[in-house]
Amino acid sequence: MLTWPAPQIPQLPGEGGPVLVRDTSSGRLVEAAPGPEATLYVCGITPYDATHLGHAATYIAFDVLVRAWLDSGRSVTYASNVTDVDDPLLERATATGVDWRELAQDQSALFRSDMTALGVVPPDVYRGVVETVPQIADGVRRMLEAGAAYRVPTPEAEGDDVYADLSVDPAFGSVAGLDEATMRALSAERGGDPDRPGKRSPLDPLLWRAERAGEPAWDAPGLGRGRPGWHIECAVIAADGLGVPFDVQGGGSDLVFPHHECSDSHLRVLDGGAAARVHLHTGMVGFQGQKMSKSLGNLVLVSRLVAEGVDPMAVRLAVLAHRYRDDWEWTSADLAAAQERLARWRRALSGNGGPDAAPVLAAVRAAVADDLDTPTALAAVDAWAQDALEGGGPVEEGAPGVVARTVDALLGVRL
Ligand code: 5CA
Ligand code: ZN
Repeated sequence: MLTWPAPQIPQLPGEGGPVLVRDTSSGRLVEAAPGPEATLYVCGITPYDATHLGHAATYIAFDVLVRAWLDSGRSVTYASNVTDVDDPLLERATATGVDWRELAQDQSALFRSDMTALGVVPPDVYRGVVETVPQIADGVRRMLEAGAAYRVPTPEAEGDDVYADLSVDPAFGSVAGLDEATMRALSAERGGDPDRPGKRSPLDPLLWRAERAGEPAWDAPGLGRGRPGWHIECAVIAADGLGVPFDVQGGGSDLVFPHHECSDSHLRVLDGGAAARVHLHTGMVGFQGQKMSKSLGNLVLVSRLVAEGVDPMAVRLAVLAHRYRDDWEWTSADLAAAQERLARWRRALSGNGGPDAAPVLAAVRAAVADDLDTPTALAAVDAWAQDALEGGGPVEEGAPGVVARTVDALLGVRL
């Protein structure tokens, strides 16, 4: 998959410390990547509608993690996917009379331009499902051979659907820690089919969908024509791109169950018991009282804001003013406050000198390393900007440059 141009990340004096994040599964603060090489998988978009503020907030949060890791001297390998064939995409294509491939291509291109505008560091490994079908089919076959999957006869298709048998994985449930009734309800709500007849257990997820009339399908030896299920897609792309175990599995909180629960289970079955070390999830951004979502249509689009002349750096600042794991509601006041902050920072940086930058660098570093606490980081820059604008204190000539590079390198805000 084509990614987007990597932003230039300025070098800062010194080095950041270890980055701590709150693991979804244990609820504890843990070191995100203990070794010198950090590995991250973040679930990518399903490209059937343009990037909204919710997606942007999620990718900006993980971008801050990548930047904090780089600042702490780690090398980073970041992998992500594009769900370029799946039910919601096919349904939207049919409903609008557009070819599903064209829809996916157009929306993926728009996503790339939004991420470029927002200064998000692109993934090193970026794979679409369509280009990864052979590897995913191989994963499904290996699960069948291991006795971790089974075929369900499908009268409306020539071949069989294939499902994972979750009973072979005693660790299933450890990511989300939910009770059976909640898992069942969420499975039905988020793409699962707990009531499908012929399954061994209601929560068993689809691995391979046999070809139905009018749906895209690929030949897969041993499976028959069909297309991949959702969770196996991310398991295979993560394992191929990063190896297992990898450090952080990420996405929005709507992916904790069943998506990450199931993809972790598939990884364990396929790769000898290892999956992601840490699970990290962002809160849901709402708009007009509900989760912003493509299916509800209550969207604030990054591309539309940018087309209206909004500086993408203000969009980024509006997002960074919230804790990544909180649910929050987008309002026009958020944007106005961010635009004002951006203008204030730019005014403060326009002088020849300013107050000592070292404490700001230390404070921003400490805040992002403390579970990506961006509001505290912004407050530290605000305080410096206020001192700079008020004047009167001792002035250092190079201070504005150091502050600008701090904000750019660690928060991704170009001033
Ligand atoms: N392609 C799958 C993941 S494999 C998918 O969930 N795609 S998506 O386009 O629906 O979402 C892309 C990312 O944005 C996911 O990490 C999702 O959790 C996140 N996301 C979706 N809606 C919101 C929202 N309202 N607020 C915050 N993050 C969101
Ligand atoms: Zn995923």
